Amino acid sequence: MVLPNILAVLALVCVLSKNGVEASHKIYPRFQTLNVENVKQLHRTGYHFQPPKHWINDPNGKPIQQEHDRFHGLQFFQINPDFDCFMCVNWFVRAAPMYYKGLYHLFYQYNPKGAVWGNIVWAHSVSKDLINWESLEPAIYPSKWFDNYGCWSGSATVLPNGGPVIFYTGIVDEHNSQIQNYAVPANLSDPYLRKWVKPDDNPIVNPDASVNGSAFRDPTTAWWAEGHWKILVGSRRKHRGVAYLYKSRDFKKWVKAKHPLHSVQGTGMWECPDFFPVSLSGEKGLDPSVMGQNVKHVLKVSLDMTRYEYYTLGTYDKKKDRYFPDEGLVDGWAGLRLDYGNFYASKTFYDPSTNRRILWGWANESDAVQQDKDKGWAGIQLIPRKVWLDPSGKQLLQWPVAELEKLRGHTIQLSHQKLNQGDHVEVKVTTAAQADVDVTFSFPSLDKAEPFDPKWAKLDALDVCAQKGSKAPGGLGPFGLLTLASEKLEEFTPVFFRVFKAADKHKVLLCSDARSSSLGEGLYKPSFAGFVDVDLTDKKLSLRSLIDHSVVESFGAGGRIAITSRVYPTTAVFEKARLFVFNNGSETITVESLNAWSMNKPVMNVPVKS
Ligand code: DQQ
Repeated sequence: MVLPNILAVLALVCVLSKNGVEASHKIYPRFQTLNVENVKQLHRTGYHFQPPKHWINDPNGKPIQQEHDRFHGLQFFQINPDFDCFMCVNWFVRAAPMYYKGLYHLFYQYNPKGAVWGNIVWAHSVSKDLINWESLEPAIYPSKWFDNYGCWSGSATVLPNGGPVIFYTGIVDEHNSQIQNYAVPANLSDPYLRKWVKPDDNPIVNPDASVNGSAFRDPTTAWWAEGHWKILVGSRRKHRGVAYLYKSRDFKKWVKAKHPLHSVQGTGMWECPDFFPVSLSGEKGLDPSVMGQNVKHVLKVSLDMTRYEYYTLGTYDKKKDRYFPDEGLVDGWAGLRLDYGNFYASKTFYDPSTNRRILWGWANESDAVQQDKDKGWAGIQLIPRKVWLDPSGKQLLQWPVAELEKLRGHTIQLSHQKLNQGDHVEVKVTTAAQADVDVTFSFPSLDKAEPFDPKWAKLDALDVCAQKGSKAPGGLGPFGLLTLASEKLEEFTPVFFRVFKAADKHKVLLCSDARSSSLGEGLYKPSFAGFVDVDLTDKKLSLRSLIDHSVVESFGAGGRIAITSRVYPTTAVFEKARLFVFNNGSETITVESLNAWSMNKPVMNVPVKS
């Protein structure tokens, strides 16, 4: 964990030198209100969510479910006596007006005036399928004393009386002093929820004297337990990351609990906490208020100091309002990650129309801020992912939502393709810059796996990837995909496996290495990587990569690991981009099966007709 440690120290110095006032995002005052005239199309994504121009960050709120599906929900809880959820039943019985004609609502942090962070509002788009998006006017923007300096991140909760309520962080002065507010729809009969009202009895939560008021933000979705609604607010006490817990009987008067739900020394500010139950069996998602024996809880935090996230699985003691991570899990920098690449401020929600829990994450740019200003846009939302608990109970699994497959067009297939050391074989998909690739590799044995250097145990996987890379010959691997590649491989983003033999077991590294992604200058090109806990008995490894002009979002070993890279090729663009499978290891690899689809463009940013 060399990198996070260095980053942690640098970030702490930075925070302390600002007298503890935290801004969370870098501030470029001269670019903040430069309205963009010409948006550059190069590197804009084809099927990932982006507004037409300017800066975006955190996905906020949560989608609203489809009308007919409340009955599925009710049935689910009634036939599942293992789940203890008194309010859930009431919730669904009294749910009638809270479903908005089958629309998912995405709220996200947005600068309406420029391509860098600033002037933050809650922008708002709606979708019937999580893939095609229509746009609306911003739902929440600074307009009252309690949010005049900014409307930062938060969440939505759907109440038993049928109304969604948004909790968000209001910034009240130029020192970034933070309080928690609420907003409600002006007209519950409008399925688009166009207008939101911020009642005058705001804020709902003020930091008391024991709380650091400039590090106190991002309220979670509420859950119901032991006669109270509960939410978390992210914070820090000196260097300790904290998730404060607030309780309410009526959703209006909120009181701080005696103890935080959880806190960890040395992790710094916890942004965008997310706390949710997962079922111990199967892939179905759960409403936030579901508890009981067949449930485990997940606590995810976004670490401002490293700009990475980590999560633990554990037990929620609803009486004591404490969360205990499972033994053996790392509760800190080196913990499990939802994504080992460019992925931050993520948020999950329960979608009862399909009984899934869905995860949204934001990927920022990896180019220079001047380049963002010139191209007129910055930031994308990643493809929503279904998340559920691995049968081992030791990690989460993730997969892009099935609706994405509607965009698949022309397909190229490979099967039983042998790859000897040094081979790279082109996959002639029509649009290699905008594609979905799903491949399974196999190998005859594990014998040629290289030894795992014990010194690497102390390193971040990213550093191991930087040492070994995709070009250096290996034993079992490196093998995988060369995405966004130019014809002669002057530019390419390899996504690949390397298998090592450690003292007691094999270790599988998945890398998404941006170092060779571009001949351009001023870019951040990290060798993102993670180790995958996967059973190699069947001698197969699978990889799915969503390639979209300047993003490569990859899922290894059936969703046991995800890594996102942002890259900016100069020649491997549009129709000049190519896709290859490759192997630089001495063990022969077989492409058992490969499907590569050209991806069509969804509807994006079409204004909802009034
Ligand atoms: N972004 C928001 C904050 C949050 C941060 C401000 C995370 O509320 O902590 O735009 O990216």
